[in-house]
Formats: sequence, structure tokens, C-alpha cells
Amino acid sequence: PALRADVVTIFPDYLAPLRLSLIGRAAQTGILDLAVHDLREWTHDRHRTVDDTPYGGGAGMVMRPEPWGEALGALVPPGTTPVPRLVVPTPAGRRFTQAVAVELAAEPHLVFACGRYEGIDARVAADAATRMRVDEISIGDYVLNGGEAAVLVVLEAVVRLLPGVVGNPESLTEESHAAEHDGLLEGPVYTKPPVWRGHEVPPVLLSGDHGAIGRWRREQALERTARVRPDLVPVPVAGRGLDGLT
Ligand code: 6GU
Repeated sequence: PALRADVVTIFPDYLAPLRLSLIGRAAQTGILDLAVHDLREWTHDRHRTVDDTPYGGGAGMVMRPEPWGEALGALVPPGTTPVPRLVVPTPAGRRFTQAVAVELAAEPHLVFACGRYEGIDARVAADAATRMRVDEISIGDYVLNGGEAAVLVVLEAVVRLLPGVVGNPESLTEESHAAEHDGLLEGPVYTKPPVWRGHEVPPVLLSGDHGAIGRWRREQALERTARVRPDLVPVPVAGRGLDGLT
């Protein structure tokens, strides 16, 4: 497979959508080797306890380190090569972006550790970091109850970048956030009919003039990005104007 992905969670059913659609097909065709593991398999008490009260006080519960240590030890035994990357979804992580998705898609093996409650005892990441690269990642500035929904997001963004998953590879370079278009948002798109409910398709798109179409799309992308995401507008550099031409 192009990618092996292990997901550890106390809610394996939450990851069921990974069997559907594009990711499901990638797993069916062998591009993706996906395994979802129940953290409670690595508990030993009658109640399969995964959490405990926080040292120092505070609200909520913290995930105990022992089951996580055993799980990661079983999935990544000493001497495992290539060394997998451990992705820990947390609202306190570095921001997940298309550039991070591209980075993760280049890895052969990803292990996802889904925390719940107030998070995982910090010694789990510290201990794992002695053996593997640990990446604490946030999918945005809001709080989820656990990492599972974030893993669905991260895997959808990563798996579609694997060779052979998206039919036409040009789709990947023409879309929003593509580095090839300076990370701009994609402008509006149209299909037939040329007039619908009185709304016309912009005539330039019917002109057959690919130079003019390319300039129009760039202008639309810049206009939309400046309007809805001014933080994404690229800073002009000497010798290269924002029109992408000069
Ligand atoms: Cl990755 N995990 C959780 N639990 N909450 C989040 C998040 C991740 N990203 C934003 N909020």
C-alpha cells in the first residue's frame, strides 16, 4: 500500500465512514491499508478503565498513560521500520492545512491516537517521541469532544492525495489551497446550460481562448480570496506580480 494507517480510539464505530466513498475504495484497492483499534483492548481491569482524575485538580478526566503505552508498543514494536509518524488530534495542536496534508501523504505509516475527555496524559507523547515523530494537530479553532472526527477530516484530506485515488491528478492542482495557485481559493465554476433561469455563464469561459480563461480564473480567485479570506492573499514578491504573469 501507499499508506498504512492505524487509528486507536475508544469509539471504533465512529470511524466506520472510512469504509465508504473515496477512502473506502482506496482501502478496497489496496492503496490504503487501514486498521481501527479499540484502546480498551489494552486495558486489564474489569471495567476496562481508560481515564482518571487530573493531577493538580480541574474539571473532567484525563486518559491514563498505561493503555496508550501498551497500544503504541503493540502497533510500533521496537525496531519498526520505517518509523511511523504519530498524529495526535488536539485543539492545542499546530494547525492542519493543505501543506500538512501533503506532508502526511508522503509518509508510509501514520498512527492516530484519538483522545477523549480533557486529553491524554502528556507523558504518552513524551515517551512516544523517543521512538517516533509526534505531531499534535488541530483542524481548526473550535473544540471537539474527541479526536475521532478530526481523524476523519485528516484522512480524507491525506488519502485523496495518494497516487491513483483521485482519477484525474489535475483536479488536485486546480483546487482551492493548491500550492500551484499560491494557496488561493478557487473561483466559481459552471457547466451547461449556457443560460439557466436567466443567469449567464461568463462569456469568456465559452470563448475557447485559454489564455483569457486562465487570466479570468486567476482574477476571480484573487477577488474571492481577498473578500472571504484576506489572510490567505499572498504577499507580492519583487519580480512577480499577483496576477501570476508579471
Ligand atoms: Cl484535532 N481534536 C479535538 N478534540 N478538538 C479539536 C481538534 C482536534 N481540532 C479542533 N478542535
